[in-house]
Amino acid sequence: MSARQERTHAFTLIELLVVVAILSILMGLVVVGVTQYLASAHLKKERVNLQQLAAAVQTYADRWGDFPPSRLVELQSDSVSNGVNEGAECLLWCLSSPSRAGPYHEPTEAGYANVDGDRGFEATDSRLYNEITRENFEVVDSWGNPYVYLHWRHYEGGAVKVRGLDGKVQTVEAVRGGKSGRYRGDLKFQLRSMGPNGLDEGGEGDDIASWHEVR
Ligand SMILES: [Ca+2]
Ligand SMILES: [Ca+2]
Repeated sequence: MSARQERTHAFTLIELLVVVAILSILMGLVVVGVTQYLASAHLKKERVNLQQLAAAVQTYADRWGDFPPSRLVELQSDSVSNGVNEGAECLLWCLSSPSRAGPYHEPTEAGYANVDGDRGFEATDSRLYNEITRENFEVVDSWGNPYVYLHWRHYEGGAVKVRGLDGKVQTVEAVRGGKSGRYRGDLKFQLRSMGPNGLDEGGEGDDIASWHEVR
């Protein structure tokens, strides 16, 4: 092989390496772009879900003169609660149980789950039994974590506990804000998704909150 042929051969290898490097960079950019697009679409979907859920809560209140409670004992005096995820459990019960002239909200199969694994709500009234409510299922967000829901009567009742998919129990409270320091949601309710990170941040961070999304 002549010297000229060797230079040509080496040049071709360098070209090949450059092309491979450029393709790798382009593929990386495509992956990042697709990932960001999917994450953005997921957030938009969750905002719509939360708006629909909040609208269902309002429709329920229009029918019954009060918002769904956020404590099980207010639904059924003989309920046995583990003290976790009660707000989301109350929501599912009130909005989906036929005994409340509903449903006001019909979650998809992925929209409800018994994240805390309890079986506390053994209602004696057979009308209360259906596939969704009998085992204390919760309304869950699009990442599978229960919503944080508080009726205004319980803003002052102290912290409540929420257990997410990671099994950790978080202590959450009603949120105040603005210059007035009044409770968000006024004398109605507070509803929020803990967002992609599954951590309650009081409606901040990546949380999606009714007082931000519902006008
Ligand atoms: Ca449960
Ligand atoms: Ca969060």
